Amino acid sequence: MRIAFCCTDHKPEPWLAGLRAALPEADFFVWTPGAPAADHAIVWSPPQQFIDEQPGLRTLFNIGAGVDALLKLRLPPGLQVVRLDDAGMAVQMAEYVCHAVIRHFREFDVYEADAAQARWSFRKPRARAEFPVGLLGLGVLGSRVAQALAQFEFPVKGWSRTPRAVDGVECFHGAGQLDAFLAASRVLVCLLPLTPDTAGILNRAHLARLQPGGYVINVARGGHLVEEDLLALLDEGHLAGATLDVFRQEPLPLEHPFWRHPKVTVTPHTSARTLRDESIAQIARKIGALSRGEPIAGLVDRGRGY
Ligand code: NDP
Ligand code: OXD
Repeated sequence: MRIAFCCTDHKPEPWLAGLRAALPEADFFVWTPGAPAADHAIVWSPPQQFIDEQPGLRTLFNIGAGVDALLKLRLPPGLQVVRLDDAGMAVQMAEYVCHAVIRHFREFDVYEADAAQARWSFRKPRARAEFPVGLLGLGVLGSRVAQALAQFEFPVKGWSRTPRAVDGVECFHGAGQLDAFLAASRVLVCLLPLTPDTAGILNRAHLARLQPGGYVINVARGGHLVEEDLLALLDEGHLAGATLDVFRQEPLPLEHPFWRHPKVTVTPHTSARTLRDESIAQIARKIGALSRGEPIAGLVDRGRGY
């Protein structure tokens, strides 16, 4: 079995060492133009040339959860796409989102500013019941984040495409229940895949439905957010702030207003990083399962876009 490695922005050597140790029977190689045919490939942002030169590929293993960039390529119809399914990302996402929600709710940003001025002053405690958190997306990451937030006793709402049941979460689904979900939320967390149905979902019409003093946390993709709509709602005072990890253009350009906006916290697409060892172990398990003809989790439905 030949397996190509074609991952932009990743040093191949440590990946290949781990993959060879996990699957000694396979022949792993770093793809270069003109390389011989492979059965499977491990990819991140591969060029179209890679796909075009490898018509016999059976599976693309994406070393991330989101496949929006991969699905923009011209892929042969029978090629199966497999995304990372947690692999250590869910707990990181839970940490990031809980941190952002709690920092806002407990006003730790204000305390940080006070401390910088050596000022000892208290804020009035706020009622948790007045900070319902709505999660757009109740998949592998969204449901883990929902459970973590529920542990802190925030009221948690969730929205998915199909009906879901998550302990401690009031669940909504489908376009018909989106407005009710938004009206029930004050903090909004986006954990949707970027698809034609979800692009631009964080727009003025939807964000304006959040409860007054709304707060936006986008940890999914920059294409979900209409940036100028967020800025307008922050400046009009309907929204209290935002924590943003993903952007339409990454790295976020130096001159972008988000960098200096007093109500916006920016992080560099780091909320849940791909962990090499966990990812290698998961991909090796899945390659083993496929060769035994067993089903695997994380198969992407290319028609649906995630
Ligand atoms: P999943 O595929 O497991 O979950 C996706 C969720 O979104 C599901 O609940 C799904 O509904 C819901 N959904 C999809 N389309 C719609 C729609 N049209 N309407 C309503 N709900 C919809 O994905 P993950 O949880 O693993 O990852 C989510 C995203 O997080 C990734 O696609 C990626 O873009 C982003 N991500 C960002 C990272 C970062 O570092 N910032 C790191 C990792 C991922 P249903 O349950 O009905 O299928
Ligand atoms: C992912 C990401 O999709 O890192 O895994 O954004």
